[in-house]
Amino acid sequence: MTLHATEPAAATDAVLDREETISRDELEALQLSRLQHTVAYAYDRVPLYKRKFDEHGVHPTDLRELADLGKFPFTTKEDLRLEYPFGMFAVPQHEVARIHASSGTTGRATVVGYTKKDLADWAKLVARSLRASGVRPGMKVHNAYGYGLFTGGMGAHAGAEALGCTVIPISGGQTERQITLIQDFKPDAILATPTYLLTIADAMMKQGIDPASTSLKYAVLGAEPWTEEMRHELEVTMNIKACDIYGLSEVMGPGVAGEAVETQDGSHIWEDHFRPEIIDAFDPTKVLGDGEHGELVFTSLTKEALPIIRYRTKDLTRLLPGTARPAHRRMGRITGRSDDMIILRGVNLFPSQIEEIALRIPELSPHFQLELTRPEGQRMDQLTVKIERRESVTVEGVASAAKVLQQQIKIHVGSSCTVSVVEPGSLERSNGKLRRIYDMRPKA
Ligand code: DLL
Repeated sequence: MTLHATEPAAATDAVLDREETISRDELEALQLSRLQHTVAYAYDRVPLYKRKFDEHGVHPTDLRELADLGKFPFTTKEDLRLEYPFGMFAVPQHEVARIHASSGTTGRATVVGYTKKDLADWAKLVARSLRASGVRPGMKVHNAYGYGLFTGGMGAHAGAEALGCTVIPISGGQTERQITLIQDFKPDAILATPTYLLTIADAMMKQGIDPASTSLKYAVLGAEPWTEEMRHELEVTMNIKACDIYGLSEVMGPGVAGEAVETQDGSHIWEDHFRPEIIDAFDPTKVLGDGEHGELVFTSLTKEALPIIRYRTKDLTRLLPGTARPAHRRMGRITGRSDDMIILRGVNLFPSQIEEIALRIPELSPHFQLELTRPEGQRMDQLTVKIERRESVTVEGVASAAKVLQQQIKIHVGSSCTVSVVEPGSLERSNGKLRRIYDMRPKA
């Protein structure tokens, strides 16, 4: 195996999993048999599912075709919290090979478990995602997703190993050290959240290192919403190809979906393991068609330790036809999470909309945060966009850029806001998933 920097491999040279190349008909037949098994397995083994199916008046034998899935009840984060810690597990504890959990910052942690087979499937799907995004066996992979209970670090690690890469398990944080190791170890690919990669690029520039001059050629980015504008920013600044990877702990972790480098048109959902649906977030009885925007819902098809039926992700997106992997549908970019939506004087707004608009204004940097306040004595909420100027911009340039941003937000989002352009380096930098919204309104 060569430890020299590898030339980027052509996107078509990879050997794909058989399931990546099967026809849609074959895939749907596989989904149906796996789905029938999963609902029966969950009903028999997890009391919560038995209770919910019974209350809902459905039985696993009611699932005769894929569309019948819509008859089954949803599972929510709240269900996992109520069953804390191990109530959702479908296997005895000694068969659980690993546990991960959400941080629990917004409530009780949600705990997920994996059998040995689940871990092998997970690694296979992350490997598939990385390969789709341009990573090849023998490449050095710098893994800056956080290790620990968060699924990002260990999930990405196992996938890169399964693909046959040399993994550098640096985890998140310690940015100076990350930069030293990137320079010394010369990795081909980096795995990180988009905002953390931005932090690394920014810190390189501060040290006088041109981020475009490193050995990195590929980045596989996820765990938080990001836009095409951010992709462009990172690709140009770092001279890399940046692809998306999507996932969530309750469904598996990273690798539920991955993007192909040759098309860069959204992540393909690995539908041999997960059946996606889009529902109307406000009227969940409505299952929407492909192309329609709504909330993403997943049912696992192969999981043993934690089968998950119709899990409401709160992620807002739409399903699109497969391209690079024709049988597997793609998901559009996640515009946001339904619980991250700012409702400002009746107008719905997501941080990604601000990112999209701000990054089209050359004087402004991608470093911004949104502050929500309700000034004393007023009933109206106020939004302030704090955004750093680019280093090269003059004071006059900043004033007009602020005005443009304010106008564009008014035109495209419909909200009036205040824009405050701040000094480069003055806003908090990401170490992983970046917090964009600071809600300072008095609690009701
Ligand atoms: O963030 C898993 C992951 C790790 C995915 C590393 C990709 C890379 P959770 O901590 O459970 O798991 O958070 C899941 O993060 O419901 C989305 O809201 C968001 N998210 C994950 N990937 C993307 C993405 C991991 N590519 C939640 N684009 C999900 C937008 C994403 N949002």
